[in-house]
Amino acid sequence: MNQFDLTGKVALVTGASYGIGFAIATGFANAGATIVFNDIKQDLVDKGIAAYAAAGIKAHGYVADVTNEDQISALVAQIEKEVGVIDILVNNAGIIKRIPMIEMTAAEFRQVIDIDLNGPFIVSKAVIPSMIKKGHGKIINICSMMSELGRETVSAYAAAKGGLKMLTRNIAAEYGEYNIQCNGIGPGYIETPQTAPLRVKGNAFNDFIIAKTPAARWGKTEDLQGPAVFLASDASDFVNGHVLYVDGGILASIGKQPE
Ligand code: NAP
Ligand code: GCO
Repeated sequence: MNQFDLTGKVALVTGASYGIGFAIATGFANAGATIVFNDIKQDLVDKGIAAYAAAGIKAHGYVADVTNEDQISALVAQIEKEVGVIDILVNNAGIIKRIPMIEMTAAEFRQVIDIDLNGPFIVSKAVIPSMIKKGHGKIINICSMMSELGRETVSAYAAAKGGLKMLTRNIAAEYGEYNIQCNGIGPGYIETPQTAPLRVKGNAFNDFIIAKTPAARWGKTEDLQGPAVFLASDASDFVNGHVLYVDGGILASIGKQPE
């Protein structure tokens, strides 16, 4: 028996038209799962469906905003009807705003918290009742280095991702007895459009990250596939409430010593 096999499982990955969500969903499909994703706009969903098809994957894509409870309960009902009960949820949809805290408006702060923290609460809440009925479920929250560390300009994002780490533990504590495992993945600095402004050639931040990462490189979205398949599969049935940092070693290191 292959403990990492996802055959017959339905996986919903939020905000998975491209980037980390797309790579994780592709990893799940390669392990046998049926892929469902949502995104905020129809053109993103269309692009996502085309990208999955190009990778040989028939994905089911829907438009839904993770911050809208009505849209999310309608989405989950539609998925259950058209595809099946969701076995695996990945709360991936997220945004970042890089603004010094004293220049950030409360509305901007709230928007980040709404998408990055309230969103996972709303989507998890919508899928857990059917997971309880089915007798199992896997929830993976995409956390961040900023679940552990602070840095200039990302106060709202760090507050949201720190909160998401605790939501992860709380779901594990509250629903573990129903054979639901909720874990997080904390990606390090990964090459996606979200980090494109930081990777511009000659940008000192680019060199800073490479120096800070023991692996001495930016992560690739594919680096997250194996860890995600593990946390979605039977192989992790007694792993609950953890955040698995996939960061090339950043959190293990104090940084390179001066020459
Ligand atoms: P991303 O640019 O953060 O995009 C995620 C997707 O979510 C996009 O398609 C986005 O649409 C969508 N989205 C935004 N708001 C939404 C909403 N309200 N409802 C539904 N979908 C929504 O891509 P990423 O860099 O691959 O990041 C994915 C996740 O990993 C995020 O949670 C991010 O914080 C986290 N993460 C990223 C890194 C990294 O280095 N890249 C590291 C650690 C953690 P739009 O394109 O319209 O915004
Ligand atoms: C930033 C980055 C980070 C990463 C990631 C780190 O501005 O510091 O964008 O927030 O995207 O979340 O794990």
